[in-house]
Amino acid sequence: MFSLMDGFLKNDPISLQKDILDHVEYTVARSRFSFDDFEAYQAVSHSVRDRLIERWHDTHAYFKRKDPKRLYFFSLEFLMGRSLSNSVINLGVRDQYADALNQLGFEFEVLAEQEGDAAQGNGGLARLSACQMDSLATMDFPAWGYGLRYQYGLFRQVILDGFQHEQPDYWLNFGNPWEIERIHVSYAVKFYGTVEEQDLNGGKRKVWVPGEMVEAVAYDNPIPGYGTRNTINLRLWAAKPSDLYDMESYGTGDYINAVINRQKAETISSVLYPDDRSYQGKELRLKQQYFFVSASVQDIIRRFKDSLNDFNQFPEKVALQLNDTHPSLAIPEVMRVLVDEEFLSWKQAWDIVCKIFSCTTHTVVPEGLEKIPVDLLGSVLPRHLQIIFDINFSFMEELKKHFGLDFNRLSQMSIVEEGAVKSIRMANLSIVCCHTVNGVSRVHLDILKTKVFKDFYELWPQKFHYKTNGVTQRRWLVVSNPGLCGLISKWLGTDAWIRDMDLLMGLRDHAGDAELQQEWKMVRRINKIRLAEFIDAMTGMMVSPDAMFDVQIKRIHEYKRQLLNILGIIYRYDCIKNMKESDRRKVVPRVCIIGGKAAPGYDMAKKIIKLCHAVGETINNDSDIDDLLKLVFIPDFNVSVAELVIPGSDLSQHISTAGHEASGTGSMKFLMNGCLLLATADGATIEIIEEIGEDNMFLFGAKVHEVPKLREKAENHRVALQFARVLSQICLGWYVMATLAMRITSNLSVTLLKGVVTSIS
Ligand code: DL6
Repeated sequence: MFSLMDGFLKNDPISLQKDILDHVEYTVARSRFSFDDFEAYQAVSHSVRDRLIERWHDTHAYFKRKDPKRLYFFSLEFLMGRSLSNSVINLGVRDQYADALNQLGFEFEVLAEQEGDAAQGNGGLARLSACQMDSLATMDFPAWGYGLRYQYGLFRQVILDGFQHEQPDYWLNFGNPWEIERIHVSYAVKFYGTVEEQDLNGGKRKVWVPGEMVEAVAYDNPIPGYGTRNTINLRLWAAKPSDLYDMESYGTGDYINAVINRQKAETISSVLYPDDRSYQGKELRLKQQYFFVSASVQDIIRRFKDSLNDFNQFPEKVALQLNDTHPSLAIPEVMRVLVDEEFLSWKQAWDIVCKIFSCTTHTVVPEGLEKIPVDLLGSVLPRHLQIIFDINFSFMEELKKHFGLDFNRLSQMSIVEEGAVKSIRMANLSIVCCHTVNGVSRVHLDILKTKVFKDFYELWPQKFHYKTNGVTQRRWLVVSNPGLCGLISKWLGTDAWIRDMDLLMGLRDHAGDAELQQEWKMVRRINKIRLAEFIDAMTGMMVSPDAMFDVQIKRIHEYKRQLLNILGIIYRYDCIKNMKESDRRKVVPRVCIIGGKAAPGYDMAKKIIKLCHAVGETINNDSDIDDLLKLVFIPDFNVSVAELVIPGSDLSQHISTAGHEASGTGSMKFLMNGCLLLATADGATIEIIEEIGEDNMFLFGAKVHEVPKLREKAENHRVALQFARVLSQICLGWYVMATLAMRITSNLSVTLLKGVVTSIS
């Protein structure tokens, strides 16, 4: 933990009030005698931002002096959510702000609710990036995050007649006090054009003559650590028209078209792709990837050259972590800059590249791996395609030495995939060039080693590692569950666990204490009441906090099996309907809560949302069932909704088909809030089970090694009968019914059915 000099700004209530009122008057431009909650939020945020900037400057000065090896984290997605509460907690000024605001007649919580979510990402991968930034700052790393500043974040989900509709999320409408535009930090990014050969010192050099140039402008987002003054930078790039390009058109008189064309440059950073699994072959997506990678690499090289000029020292100063394959164009880009612009030899540049890059993969299925058609890549980035071909040529030569002329193996491992559409396999490129390939849980690494990247593992076993994902307790406990946070600190006699999670073990000594249990129940009850009020506000449905809240919130995917959960709910409904009154009295009332977005082009996922609403409509309006069972779909699931739902949950479901969830981080968030898990032994949950013991959770369904056998197994009549009964309850349009029935009765029917039956019995 390092501490820098004290800040210039003071945090006593009078100083805070003065700063807030100054911002009301001079930043928000409202009268300090009359402003509303939103204006107060804006002023408070700017005053918090001032404090962040102070630490952030000090951090930069400190690391500039020390000049350590810096860690650069490249990710196309960061799901940051809201910043105000998290920032004041990490800065250690939460109570001071609450007091200051109280005296001005405002409530901190009410103002925090004014903030919109920064939803610059899809799902698990993107939220993991955000948690990692918090941890890197807290653990005093000299780290930088790099990504894209999308104008439109992940779509807003609106439900009409049970169907998902997508609406654009223009999240910058009301300004974003958490970013700082750096108009002086900008780089030209090239696209298209041709590669020419020019003479250089008696030899030849390649020169890329671009066909288009776009300016990347930096927007900096200070990320404060907790319990330290270390405040790192998340630098996101926005696309702006370049002054260097297209000056010609002005001369030719086609002024209007020239302006329109220049404006098109901005589309590169305009919209986040709303699919968390496939992005194959889209030109805009490719341009987004290269745009952020090129600007970031230029920025890193500029920083390196500020202090050193010998590229042999580059690997001592730079570590570059690629978050999945989305930023893997950074590899040929670094090669290009070193060889074409810094005039290093190919060998020198290659040695550097092999030392600085590492990557994390977040997927388990080979079909999910990114490929870019060669024609597309050659047109948008002609020089990079040449470099990738050259890397592949050397790699193939190395392979031949190792495995001989095993053409099958060579073609599978090649970076270039031959076939109807010749493509570049971005995962292969990453593995060939990175010194470390990281899996996100132990079982994920096993799957990578034995299936997805089997050949590569045989060649380079030393490259493959795993670091099981984690989530930050600052966001998922301290911010989202202040009641439980206070309770834990009280019983542990310290709040040091906010930096060191292992200290939570100390709670074991008090687990049997009736007083603690009572306090714990009270905290849960308050969180459940808050959640019930939220459900009422979002859906108009009143649910009782006395019922068990049984929750499944995550992206909607077939492998995550929300469908199985819904079938289980139908079965439970049917059982209750057929119960005698005496048995009904023994049923624990249950509110089933489902939430999540489906990718706009993912038809089956959208049908699952519709099914959920249709089933809910039947169950919730059945007076015979009353409060024994309810089904709620929470619309527009995002980070701040999760912060509200998780602390109020009793049971949470993580029932992916085993072997499909690379890690899963939702279960960790629920668990640290004291919620029970109903979960498959999949991803990181396997390690969680080892840690907490099977007795402390509801282990569900088949294991990873059992799934393939189950897929092969034939009919099971008993299960099939119960399954048919469940399906017969679904009274939807025939088309939904038919598609679902076809899907369910195909490969996994027996597994699904057993799951439904087991989960209920
Ligand atoms: O590693 C973070 C997160 C894992 O916890 C999930 O299991 C995994 O599904 C998710 N992957 C993605 C998108 N995949 N890709 N590429 O969000 O990553």
